[in-house]
Amino acid sequence: MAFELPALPYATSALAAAGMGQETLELHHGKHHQAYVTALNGFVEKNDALKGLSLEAIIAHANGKADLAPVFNNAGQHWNHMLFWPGMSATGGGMPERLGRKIAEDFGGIAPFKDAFKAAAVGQFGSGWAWLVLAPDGKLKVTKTPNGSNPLATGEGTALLGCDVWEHSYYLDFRNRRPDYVQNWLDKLANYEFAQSRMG
Ligand code: MN3
Repeated sequence: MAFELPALPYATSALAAAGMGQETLELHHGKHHQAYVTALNGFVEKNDALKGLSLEAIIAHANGKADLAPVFNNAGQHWNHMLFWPGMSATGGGMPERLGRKIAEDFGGIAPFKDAFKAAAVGQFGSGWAWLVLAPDGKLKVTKTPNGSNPLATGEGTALLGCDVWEHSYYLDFRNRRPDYVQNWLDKLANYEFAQSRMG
């Protein structure tokens, strides 16, 4: 069965007051994410080795293979955006107790965590993602990946939250000011309840 664009868990206008406008969400979800899904389905259609594989299995199969780089990028971007949409909320920014405690243990507090996340997001040269992951050693960590890669592909742990730092995610609302986009994302958009639910 072909991969499908998931519906957004909120209206395209829902995040405007929190700093992500309706036009951004319409284009980002309806055009950019849709394009990754359409391209991925096209690659699967033409490649018997990919048919019937889960999205995660396609990412693993294409990972590190130069001839399958377009497959990896589009499959990765589909996976990344499926985590990105529920990772935001119109009432984002609030820190639930269990995740807050774990962040305090592993980063020394909410502010140092946000500083580390922002440094990763701003330090990602060009397009990519910043992540909060639960690493294999049981500690929370902040990481960054280029283009369509993700912690699933790098083996860095379970992705709890991912922030898209491709320009299409912030240019209409923040122009070139990626640091302001990321700070606003951490303070007003990030759905930490969702992140906590992925900790297990
Ligand atoms: Mn994107």
